[in-house]
Amino acid sequence: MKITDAKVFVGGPGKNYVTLKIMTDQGVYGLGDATLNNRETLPAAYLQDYLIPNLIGLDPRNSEDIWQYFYRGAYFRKGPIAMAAFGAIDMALWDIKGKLANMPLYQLFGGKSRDGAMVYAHATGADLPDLMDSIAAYIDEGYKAVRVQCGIPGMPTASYAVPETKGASKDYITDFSGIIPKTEIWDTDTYMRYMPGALADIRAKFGPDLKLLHDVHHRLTPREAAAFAKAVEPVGLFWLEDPTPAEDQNALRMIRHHSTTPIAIGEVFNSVWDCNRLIEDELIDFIRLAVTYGGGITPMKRIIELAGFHNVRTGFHGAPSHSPISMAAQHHLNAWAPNFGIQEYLVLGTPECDELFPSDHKMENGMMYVSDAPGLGVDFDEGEAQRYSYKPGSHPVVRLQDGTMWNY
Ligand code: GCO
Ligand code: MG
Repeated sequence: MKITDAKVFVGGPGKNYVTLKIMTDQGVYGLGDATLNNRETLPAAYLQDYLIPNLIGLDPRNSEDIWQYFYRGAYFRKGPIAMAAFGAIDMALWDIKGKLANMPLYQLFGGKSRDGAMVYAHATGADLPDLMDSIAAYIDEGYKAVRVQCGIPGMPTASYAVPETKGASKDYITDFSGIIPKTEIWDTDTYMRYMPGALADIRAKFGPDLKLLHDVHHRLTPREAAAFAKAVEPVGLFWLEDPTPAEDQNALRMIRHHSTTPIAIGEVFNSVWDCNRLIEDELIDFIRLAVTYGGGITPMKRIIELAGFHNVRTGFHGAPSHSPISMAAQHHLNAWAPNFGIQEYLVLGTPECDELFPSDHKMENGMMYVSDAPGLGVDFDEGEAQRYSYKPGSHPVVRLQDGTMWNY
Protein backbone atom coordinates (compact mmCIF):
# COMPACT_ATOMS: atom_id res chain seq x y z
CA MET A 1 0.00 0.00 0.00
CA LYS A 2 1.31 3.46 -0.93
CA ILE A 3 0.64 7.14 -0.36
CA THR A 4 -0.10 8.63 -3.79
CA ASP A 5 -0.81 12.29 -2.99
CA ALA A 6 -1.51 14.77 -0.21
CA LYS A 7 -3.09 18.23 -0.17
CA VAL A 8 -3.24 21.10 2.31
CA PHE A 9 -6.20 23.50 2.64
CA VAL A 10 -6.05 26.70 4.73
CA GLY A 11 -9.32 28.38 5.71
CA GLY A 12 -12.66 27.82 7.31
CA PRO A 13 -15.68 29.57 8.76
CA GLY A 14 -14.19 32.30 10.99
CA LYS A 15 -10.93 30.33 11.47
CA ASN A 16 -7.85 29.50 9.41
CA TYR A 17 -7.98 25.73 9.81
CA VAL A 18 -5.01 23.93 8.23
CA THR A 19 -6.40 20.66 6.90
CA LEU A 20 -4.26 17.87 5.46
CA LYS A 21 -5.70 15.11 3.27
CA ILE A 22 -3.49 12.09 2.48
CA MET A 23 -4.56 9.86 -0.42
CA THR A 24 -3.54 6.22 -1.04
CA ASP A 25 -3.49 3.78 -3.94
CA GLN A 26 -6.35 1.86 -2.29
CA GLY A 27 -8.79 4.78 -2.35
CA VAL A 28 -8.69 5.17 1.46
CA TYR A 29 -7.74 8.68 2.59
CA GLY A 30 -6.84 10.20 5.95
CA LEU A 31 -7.35 13.67 7.48
CA GLY A 32 -5.14 15.71 9.78
CA ASP A 33 -5.19 19.16 11.42
CA ALA A 34 -2.04 21.35 11.47
CA THR A 35 -3.71 24.58 12.68
CA LEU A 36 -1.22 26.69 14.66
CA ASN A 37 -3.32 29.62 15.81
CA ASN A 38 -2.42 32.96 14.18
CA ARG A 39 0.62 31.39 12.49
CA GLU A 40 -1.34 29.05 10.20
CA THR A 41 0.60 29.55 6.96
CA LEU A 42 3.81 28.22 8.56
CA PRO A 43 2.88 24.55 9.21
CA ALA A 44 1.06 24.65 5.85
CA ALA A 45 4.32 25.66 4.11
CA TYR A 46 6.32 23.02 6.03
CA LEU A 47 3.85 20.37 4.86
CA GLN A 48 3.74 21.59 1.29
CA ASP A 49 7.43 22.31 0.71
CA TYR A 50 9.14 19.50 2.65
CA LEU A 51 6.92 16.83 4.15
CA ILE A 52 4.42 15.99 1.39
CA PRO A 53 7.12 15.39 -1.27
CA ASN A 54 8.75 12.95 1.19
CA LEU A 55 5.46 11.15 1.92
CA ILE A 56 4.69 10.07 -1.64
CA GLY A 57 5.39 6.36 -2.11
CA LEU A 58 5.59 5.51 1.63
CA ASP A 59 3.39 2.79 3.13
CA PRO A 60 0.78 4.76 5.18
CA ARG A 61 0.37 1.84 7.61
CA ASN A 62 3.88 2.48 9.02
CA SER A 63 2.80 5.51 11.04
CA GLU A 64 5.47 4.98 13.73
CA ASP A 65 8.33 4.83 11.25
CA ILE A 66 6.98 7.84 9.32
CA TRP A 67 6.76 9.87 12.56
CA GLN A 68 10.37 8.96 13.46
CA TYR A 69 11.51 9.65 9.89
CA PHE A 70 10.24 13.23 10.01
CA TYR A 71 11.11 13.94 13.67
CA ARG A 72 14.65 12.57 13.55
CA GLY A 73 15.09 13.52 9.89
CA ALA A 74 14.52 17.22 10.62
CA TYR A 75 17.67 17.26 12.80
CA PHE A 76 16.30 20.36 14.60
CA ARG A 77 14.04 19.05 17.39
CA LYS A 78 10.55 20.02 18.53
CA GLY A 79 8.98 23.45 17.94
CA PRO A 80 5.27 24.14 17.42
CA ILE A 81 5.47 24.63 13.63
CA ALA A 82 7.20 21.33 12.94
CA MET A 83 5.19 19.41 15.55
CA ALA A 84 1.88 20.73 14.16
CA ALA A 85 2.92 19.58 10.68
CA PHE A 86 4.08 16.13 11.95
CA GLY A 87 0.89 15.98 14.03
CA ALA A 88 -1.35 16.43 11.00
CA ILE A 89 0.44 13.63 9.12
CA ASP A 90 0.24 11.33 12.14
CA MET A 91 -3.50 11.95 12.63
CA ALA A 92 -4.14 11.28 8.94
CA LEU A 93 -2.17 8.00 9.07
CA TRP A 94 -4.12 6.85 12.16
CA ASP A 95 -7.33 7.82 10.33
CA ILE A 96 -6.27 5.57 7.42
CA LYS A 97 -5.34 2.75 9.85
CA GLY A 98 -8.78 2.93 11.50
CA LYS A 99 -10.54 2.92 8.15
CA LEU A 100 -8.49 -0.12 7.00
CA ALA A 101 -9.33 -1.94 10.25
CA ASN A 102 -12.96 -0.75 9.95
CA MET A 103 -12.76 0.37 13.60
CA PRO A 104 -13.10 3.70 15.42
CA LEU A 105 -9.67 4.81 16.65
CA TYR A 106 -10.46 4.35 20.33
CA GLN A 107 -10.73 0.60 19.63
CA LEU A 108 -7.17 0.55 18.29
CA PHE A 109 -5.96 2.30 21.48
CA GLY A 110 -7.57 -0.27 23.80
CA GLY A 111 -11.30 0.37 23.70
CA LYS A 112 -13.56 2.62 25.73
CA SER A 113 -12.83 3.39 29.38
CA ARG A 114 -16.00 5.50 29.80
CA ASP A 115 -19.33 6.21 28.11
CA GLY A 116 -18.88 9.95 27.72
CA ALA A 117 -16.04 12.43 28.36
CA MET A 118 -16.73 15.47 30.56
CA VAL A 119 -16.03 18.77 28.82
CA TYR A 120 -15.76 22.33 30.09
CA ALA A 121 -17.04 25.55 28.53
CA HIS A 122 -15.71 29.12 28.84
CA ALA A 123 -17.86 31.51 30.89
CA THR A 124 -16.77 35.16 30.65
CA GLY A 125 -18.04 38.53 31.80
CA ALA A 126 -17.05 42.18 31.59
CA ASP A 127 -17.55 42.12 35.37
CA LEU A 128 -18.46 39.56 38.04
CA PRO A 129 -22.30 39.80 37.74
CA ASP A 130 -21.94 39.48 33.95
CA LEU A 131 -19.79 36.36 34.49
CA MET A 132 -22.38 34.92 36.91
CA ASP A 133 -25.02 35.23 34.11
CA SER A 134 -22.70 33.48 31.68
CA ILE A 135 -22.06 30.62 34.17
CA ALA A 136 -25.81 30.24 34.83
CA ALA A 137 -26.46 29.96 31.07
CA TYR A 138 -23.92 27.11 30.75
CA ILE A 139 -25.42 25.29 33.75
CA ASP A 140 -28.84 25.55 32.05
CA GLU A 141 -27.30 23.90 28.98
CA GLY A 142 -26.22 20.97 31.16
CA TYR A 143 -22.50 21.71 31.63
CA LYS A 144 -20.91 20.23 34.74
CA ALA A 145 -17.70 22.23 34.44
CA VAL A 146 -16.95 25.83 33.43
CA ARG A 147 -13.85 27.95 33.14
CA VAL A 148 -14.51 31.38 34.69
CA GLN A 149 -12.85 34.68 33.67
CA CYS A 150 -14.09 38.20 34.40
CA GLY A 151 -13.12 41.85 34.13
CA ILE A 152 -11.19 43.14 37.13
CA PRO A 153 -12.09 46.53 38.63
CA GLY A 154 -9.14 48.91 38.34
CA MET A 155 -7.35 46.88 35.62
CA PRO A 156 -6.12 49.42 33.03
CA THR A 157 -7.65 47.49 30.08
CA ALA A 158 -9.86 44.42 29.76
CA SER A 159 -7.56 41.43 30.05
CA TYR A 160 -7.39 37.89 28.68
CA ALA A 161 -10.71 36.50 27.39
CA VAL A 162 -12.77 39.29 28.93
CA PRO A 163 -15.04 41.59 26.86
CA GLU A 164 -14.93 45.38 27.34
CA THR A 165 -18.66 45.78 27.92
CA LYS A 166 -21.39 43.78 29.69
CA GLY A 167 -23.13 41.13 27.64
CA ALA A 168 -20.59 41.49 24.79
CA SER A 169 -18.35 38.70 23.54
CA LYS A 170 -14.74 38.96 22.51
CA ASP A 171 -12.77 36.86 20.01
CA TYR A 172 -9.57 36.58 21.98
CA ILE A 173 -8.42 33.57 19.98
CA THR A 174 -8.08 35.44 16.67
CA ASP A 175 -8.86 39.08 16.01
CA PHE A 176 -9.29 39.37 12.23
CA SER A 177 -9.03 43.17 12.24
CA GLY A 178 -5.34 42.81 11.41
CA ILE A 179 -1.99 41.10 11.74
CA ILE A 180 -0.67 43.77 14.16
CA PRO A 181 -1.84 42.76 17.65
CA LYS A 182 -3.74 44.99 20.05
CA THR A 183 -2.05 45.67 23.40
CA GLU A 184 -3.62 44.86 26.77
CA ILE A 185 -2.25 46.39 29.98
CA TRP A 186 -1.90 44.11 32.99
CA ASP A 187 -1.40 44.80 36.68
CA THR A 188 -0.66 41.76 38.83
CA ASP A 189 -1.45 43.39 42.20
CA THR A 190 -4.93 44.43 41.03
CA TYR A 191 -5.57 40.86 39.87
CA MET A 192 -4.20 39.26 43.06
CA ARG A 193 -6.35 41.50 45.29
CA TYR A 194 -9.59 40.91 43.38
CA MET A 195 -9.73 37.45 41.84
CA PRO A 196 -9.62 35.15 44.92
CA GLY A 197 -12.69 36.95 46.36
CA ALA A 198 -14.50 36.79 42.99
CA LEU A 199 -13.87 33.03 42.78
CA ALA A 200 -15.16 32.61 46.36
CA ASP A 201 -18.36 34.53 45.41
CA ILE A 202 -18.87 32.25 42.40
CA ARG A 203 -18.49 29.16 44.61
CA ALA A 204 -20.93 30.60 47.18
CA LYS A 205 -23.53 31.36 44.49
CA PHE A 206 -23.36 28.08 42.54
CA GLY A 207 -22.66 25.59 45.34
CA PRO A 208 -20.17 22.75 45.74
CA ASP A 209 -21.01 20.53 42.74
CA LEU A 210 -20.08 22.79 39.82
CA LYS A 211 -16.54 22.16 38.65
CA LEU A 212 -14.79 25.54 38.46
CA LEU A 213 -11.65 26.17 36.41
CA HIS A 214 -9.67 29.40 36.11
CA ASP A 215 -6.94 30.36 33.60
CA VAL A 216 -4.17 32.72 34.77
CA HIS A 217 -2.75 32.67 31.23
CA HIS A 218 0.92 32.66 32.28
CA ARG A 219 0.73 36.05 34.03
CA LEU A 220 2.26 35.33 37.50
CA THR A 221 5.76 34.68 38.77
CA PRO A 222 6.25 31.37 40.64
CA ARG A 223 6.04 33.12 44.04
CA GLU A 224 2.91 35.06 43.08
CA ALA A 225 1.37 31.91 41.65
CA ALA A 226 2.07 30.03 44.89
CA ALA A 227 0.40 32.80 46.91
CA PHE A 228 -2.60 32.84 44.56
CA ALA A 229 -3.00 29.03 44.58
CA LYS A 230 -2.93 29.11 48.40
CA ALA A 231 -5.45 31.98 48.59
CA VAL A 232 -7.99 30.16 46.38
CA GLU A 233 -7.71 26.79 48.17
CA PRO A 234 -11.07 27.22 49.99
CA VAL A 235 -12.82 27.68 46.61
CA GLY A 236 -11.99 24.07 45.68
CA LEU A 237 -11.09 24.75 42.04
CA PHE A 238 -11.13 21.80 39.64
CA TRP A 239 -7.95 23.39 38.29
CA LEU A 240 -5.84 26.50 38.18
CA GLU A 241 -4.44 26.82 34.65
CA ASP A 242 -1.10 28.17 33.45
CA PRO A 243 -0.40 30.01 36.72
CA THR A 244 3.12 30.76 35.52
CA PRO A 245 5.04 30.25 32.26
CA ALA A 246 6.65 26.83 32.29
CA GLU A 247 9.71 27.04 30.13
CA ASP A 248 11.36 26.53 33.52
CA GLN A 249 9.74 23.31 34.71
CA ASN A 250 11.33 23.77 38.10
CA ALA A 251 9.19 26.89 38.67
CA LEU A 252 6.17 24.69 39.39
CA ARG A 253 7.88 23.35 42.53
CA MET A 254 7.22 26.61 44.36
CA ILE A 255 3.46 26.33 43.78
CA ARG A 256 3.38 22.67 44.84
CA HIS A 257 5.24 23.39 48.07
CA HIS A 258 2.65 25.95 49.16
CA SER A 259 -0.72 24.74 47.94
CA THR A 260 -2.94 21.76 47.16
CA THR A 261 -4.89 23.62 44.44
CA PRO A 262 -4.81 21.35 41.34
CA ILE A 263 -2.57 22.72 38.59
CA ALA A 264 -3.12 22.34 34.82
CA ILE A 265 -0.47 23.30 32.29
CA GLY A 266 0.80 22.52 28.81
CA GLU A 267 -1.27 24.15 26.05
CA VAL A 268 1.89 25.74 24.61
CA PHE A 269 4.05 22.60 24.99
CA ASN A 270 4.88 20.49 21.98
CA SER A 271 6.93 17.60 23.31
CA VAL A 272 7.30 15.26 26.24
CA TRP A 273 10.58 17.06 26.86
CA ASP A 274 8.56 20.16 27.83
CA CYS A 275 6.76 18.31 30.61
CA ASN A 276 8.66 15.18 31.59
CA ARG A 277 9.94 16.72 34.84
CA LEU A 278 6.52 18.23 35.65
CA ILE A 279 5.00 14.76 35.30
CA GLU A 280 7.74 12.61 36.83
CA ASP A 281 8.16 14.90 39.85
CA GLU A 282 4.35 15.12 40.22
CA LEU A 283 4.33 18.92 40.13
CA ILE A 284 1.08 19.15 38.15
CA ASP A 285 -2.33 17.46 38.15
CA PHE A 286 -3.47 17.88 34.53
CA ILE A 287 -1.49 17.89 31.28
CA ARG A 288 -2.90 20.14 28.53
CA LEU A 289 -0.94 19.45 25.36
CA ALA A 290 -3.08 19.44 22.22
CA VAL A 291 -2.76 16.53 19.81
CA THR A 292 -1.92 19.05 17.04
CA TYR A 293 0.98 20.93 18.62
CA GLY A 294 1.98 17.77 20.47
CA GLY A 295 2.99 16.08 17.21
CA GLY A 296 -0.02 13.81 16.74
CA ILE A 297 -1.48 10.68 18.29
CA THR A 298 1.78 8.67 18.33
CA PRO A 299 3.69 10.92 20.81
CA MET A 300 0.52 11.91 22.72
CA LYS A 301 -0.23 8.28 23.62
CA ARG A 302 3.24 8.06 25.19
CA ILE A 303 2.72 11.28 27.16
CA ILE A 304 -0.69 10.07 28.40
CA GLU A 305 0.86 6.79 29.55
CA LEU A 306 3.78 8.52 31.30
CA ALA A 307 1.26 10.85 33.01
CA GLY A 308 -0.81 7.85 34.11
CA PHE A 309 2.10 6.43 36.11
CA HIS A 310 2.25 9.70 38.09
CA ASN A 311 -1.43 10.41 38.79
CA VAL A 312 -1.48 13.19 36.23
CA ARG A 313 -4.76 13.32 34.31
CA THR A 314 -5.47 14.67 30.83
CA GLY A 315 -7.15 18.01 30.14
CA PHE A 316 -6.33 18.66 26.50
CA HIS A 317 -6.39 22.11 24.97
CA GLY A 318 -9.57 22.62 22.95
CA ALA A 319 -9.63 26.28 21.96
CA PRO A 320 -11.73 26.90 18.83
CA SER A 321 -8.55 27.23 16.78
CA HIS A 322 -8.43 23.41 16.70
CA SER A 323 -10.41 22.02 13.80
CA PRO A 324 -12.97 19.24 14.29
CA ILE A 325 -10.29 16.84 12.95
CA SER A 326 -7.86 17.23 15.87
CA MET A 327 -10.80 17.52 18.27
CA ALA A 328 -11.95 14.13 16.93
CA ALA A 329 -8.47 12.69 17.60
CA GLN A 330 -8.82 13.99 21.18
CA HIS A 331 -12.33 12.53 21.52
CA HIS A 332 -10.86 9.09 20.71
CA LEU A 333 -7.93 9.54 23.12
CA ASN A 334 -10.38 10.75 25.80
CA ALA A 335 -12.65 7.72 25.31
CA TRP A 336 -9.68 5.40 25.89
CA ALA A 337 -7.24 7.14 28.29
CA PRO A 338 -7.52 5.48 31.73
CA ASN A 339 -6.25 8.76 33.23
CA PHE A 340 -8.69 11.03 31.39
CA GLY A 341 -9.56 14.18 33.36
CA ILE A 342 -11.61 16.64 31.29
CA GLN A 343 -11.69 18.12 27.77
CA GLU A 344 -11.83 21.81 26.91
CA TYR A 345 -14.53 22.09 24.26
CA LEU A 346 -15.84 25.33 22.81
CA VAL A 347 -18.86 24.95 20.62
CA LEU A 348 -17.64 24.48 17.08
CA GLY A 349 -20.95 23.27 15.74
CA THR A 350 -21.96 26.19 13.53
CA PRO A 351 -23.87 24.96 10.45
CA GLU A 352 -20.94 26.10 8.23
CA CYS A 353 -18.45 24.15 10.33
CA ASP A 354 -20.64 21.03 10.34
CA GLU A 355 -20.93 21.22 6.55
CA LEU A 356 -17.17 21.54 6.12
CA PHE A 357 -16.37 18.75 8.64
CA PRO A 358 -19.34 16.31 8.81
CA SER A 359 -19.18 13.96 11.81
CA ASP A 360 -21.41 12.35 14.39
CA HIS A 361 -19.34 12.96 17.53
CA LYS A 362 -22.05 14.21 19.90
CA MET A 363 -22.17 16.68 22.79
CA GLU A 364 -24.96 16.19 25.32
CA ASN A 365 -25.32 17.70 28.79
CA GLY A 366 -21.68 18.71 29.00
CA MET A 367 -20.45 15.26 27.92
CA MET A 368 -18.81 14.28 24.62
CA TYR A 369 -19.84 10.96 23.08
CA VAL A 370 -17.32 9.65 20.56
CA SER A 371 -18.40 8.46 17.10
CA ASP A 372 -18.28 4.75 16.22
CA ALA A 373 -17.40 5.44 12.57
CA PRO A 374 -14.09 3.93 11.37
CA GLY A 375 -10.94 6.05 11.86
CA LEU A 376 -11.28 9.57 13.25
CA GLY A 377 -15.00 9.67 12.40
CA VAL A 378 -14.86 13.09 10.75
CA ASP A 379 -14.89 13.98 7.06
CA PHE A 380 -13.86 17.04 5.06
CA ASP A 381 -15.97 18.48 2.22
CA GLU A 382 -13.53 19.81 -0.37
CA GLY A 383 -16.34 21.51 -2.31
CA GLU A 384 -17.34 23.47 0.81
CA ALA A 385 -13.66 24.29 1.45
CA GLN A 386 -13.55 26.30 -1.81
CA ARG A 387 -15.69 28.94 -0.06
CA TYR A 388 -12.87 29.80 2.35
CA SER A 389 -9.34 31.17 2.20
CA TYR A 390 -6.64 32.38 4.62
CA LYS A 391 -7.36 35.64 6.49
CA PRO A 392 -4.60 37.26 8.56
CA GLY A 393 -5.35 37.71 12.26
CA SER A 394 -3.68 38.07 15.64
CA HIS A 395 -4.24 37.78 19.36
CA PRO A 396 -3.34 40.61 21.76
CA VAL A 397 0.03 41.20 23.36
CA VAL A 398 0.42 42.28 26.99
CA ARG A 399 2.48 45.02 28.64
CA LEU A 400 2.72 46.18 32.22
CA GLN A 401 1.72 49.76 33.07
CA ASP A 402 5.31 51.01 32.72
CA GLY A 403 5.53 49.51 29.23
CA THR A 404 7.39 46.31 30.10
CA MET A 405 6.48 43.44 27.76
CA TRP A 406 4.56 40.67 29.60
CA ASN A 407 2.98 37.32 28.78
CA TYR A 408 -0.29 37.11 26.81
C1 GCO B 1 -7.28 28.17 26.52
C2 GCO B 1 -6.20 29.04 25.96
C3 GCO B 1 -6.59 29.82 24.75
C4 GCO B 1 -5.37 30.54 24.17
C5 GCO B 1 -5.35 30.48 22.68
C6 GCO B 1 -4.15 31.18 22.07
O1 GCO B 1 -7.20 27.87 27.69
O2 GCO B 1 -8.14 27.77 25.74
O3 GCO B 1 -5.57 29.74 26.97
O4 GCO B 1 -7.64 30.69 25.02
O5 GCO B 1 -5.33 31.87 24.56
O6 GCO B 1 -5.41 29.15 22.32
O7 GCO B 1 -4.03 30.87 20.73
MG1 MG C 1 -5.44 28.37 28.61
